[in-house]
Amino acid sequence: MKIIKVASSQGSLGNNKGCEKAPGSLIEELSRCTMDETARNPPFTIDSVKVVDNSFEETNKKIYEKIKSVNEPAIILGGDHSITLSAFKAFAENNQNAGLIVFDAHPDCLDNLEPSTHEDLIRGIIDNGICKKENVILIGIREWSQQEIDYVRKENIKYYSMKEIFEESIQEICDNIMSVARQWGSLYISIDIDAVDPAYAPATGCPVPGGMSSRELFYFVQRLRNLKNLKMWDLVEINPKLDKTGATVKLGAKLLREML
Ligand SMILES: [Mn+2]
Repeated sequence: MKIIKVASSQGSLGNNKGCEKAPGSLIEELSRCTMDETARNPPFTIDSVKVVDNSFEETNKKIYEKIKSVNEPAIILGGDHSITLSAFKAFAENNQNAGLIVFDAHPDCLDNLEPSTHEDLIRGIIDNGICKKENVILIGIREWSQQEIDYVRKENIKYYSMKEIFEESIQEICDNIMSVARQWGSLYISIDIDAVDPAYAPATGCPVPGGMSSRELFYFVQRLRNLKNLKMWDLVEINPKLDKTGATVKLGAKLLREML
């Protein structure tokens, strides 16, 4: 496994300044957490994308070029969520019939900006034909604008709201997600830490109450990692600058351990 650091908050519209520190903090914390819950300790290498100061566009190009050159399983550490667009674009060009599973409190489907930022990257991915809309599943949604509800409904994007996850069986929901994702040629999983409740992950730019517990996210990660077509992950929006107790970076490092 390759870990690729993308130390950029350039696509966060100023809402999550400090999340560029996450890759460094997560790697540091990872060294204190030597094996996962099932006592696995797989080898990994560390690489990074060169972030171009004051140029969101150039940074996006660097992300795209780096991922385009990767031909082994990888975990990308953000950074803000906008990095997923450039990374997934390269991934989808390298892998046929790519699909995307996203953990996020928000659908990130606003229609306001070009290039796409952390508010509209999912819409950017779908509207630009980077991913077939049937190959996208959003998990943990609990805050959206009218514009986003209209879009998700009109385009028939598959999603599991936090309310559904609470009211139905998480096992069954995960079974359903896996039976769909298994059909795709290759799978990319994007984890925005704000999918998790702020009680567990307060240090992020757009926290929303009523999210999943750390344990619930571990459950999803530990099951989804068994999918044979899973080739790439990202973990985004953790902000060490806001992490007064260190709990969010600790959670991120433990998640990273499980993703390896
Ligand atoms: Mn997001």
